[in-house]
Amino acid sequence: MLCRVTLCLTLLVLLPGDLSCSEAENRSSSDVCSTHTILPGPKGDPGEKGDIGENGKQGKEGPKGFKGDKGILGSAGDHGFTGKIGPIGGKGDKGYKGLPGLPGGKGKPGTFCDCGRYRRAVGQLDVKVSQLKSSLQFVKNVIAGIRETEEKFYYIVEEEHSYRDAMTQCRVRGGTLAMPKDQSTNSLIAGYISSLGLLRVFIGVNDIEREKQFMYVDNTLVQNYSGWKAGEPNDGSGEEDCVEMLSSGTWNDVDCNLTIYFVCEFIKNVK
Ligand code: GN1
Ligand code: CA
Ligand code: CA
Repeated sequence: MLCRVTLCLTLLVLLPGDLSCSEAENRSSSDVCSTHTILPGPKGDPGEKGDIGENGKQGKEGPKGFKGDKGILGSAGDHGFTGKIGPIGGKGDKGYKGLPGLPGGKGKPGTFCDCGRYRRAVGQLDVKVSQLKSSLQFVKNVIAGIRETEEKFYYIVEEEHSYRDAMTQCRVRGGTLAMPKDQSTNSLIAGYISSLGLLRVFIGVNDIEREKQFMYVDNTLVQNYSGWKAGEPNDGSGEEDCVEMLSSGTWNDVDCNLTIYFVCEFIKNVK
């Protein structure tokens, strides 16, 4: 019995393979213990195939790959939005003249016209207008003694006044002292003075504001035209700041306090 236990223990330690203790026990104790030799038994059959192993660990991230080739041309994009309205273009050339329109319908029959009568009336009116013009000219030039140009009337007031009063007298009549600004106007006034048998009249020229700077009464400078008599203006006695026109048409500076006739002008198209 002691042997069996020893054998069993020895077999467990020395025998290769999967010889279980129960198998060792099943061998006869005479087989084992009679020889006193412990030899390895025959190689056992291969064991059963093991179970499939567990999944391995996830590998490390690989290095960055090479740059790929250029892709092929993409397909056409969607239709874009309509653009903003552009600036207004330049004016176009004038078009060709259109074709003539269709002729209008026939007019209504006219009423009876006594044309001869109307013509006679118009003729009579023309005659009247001419007579009135002639009469007016007579009144203006002979009775009133007015002279005129295209734009203005000129009127010599045969009343003796100082220069300042003469200015006022022209103004109350709706005009100003006359301002001859060209030769023809100057000659017109000169002839007017002569025709009345006069020698001198005040005109609208003076250097009251600034000595030697002669101005018209409309505050324009005497510069393009003037009719000074030789030796004038001389500012005689240092007190001559107003201007007269002599019948010859020449100008002379005189004392403004002198009281003489004067010539006014009136613009025709006053409404
Ligand atoms: C006159 O009178 P008498 O000679 O001082 C004139 C002046 C002339 C001057 C020319 C009021 O001055 O303006 O410059 O003759 N005075 C008047 O000789 O007519
Ligand atoms: Ca003067
Ligand atoms: Ca003078």
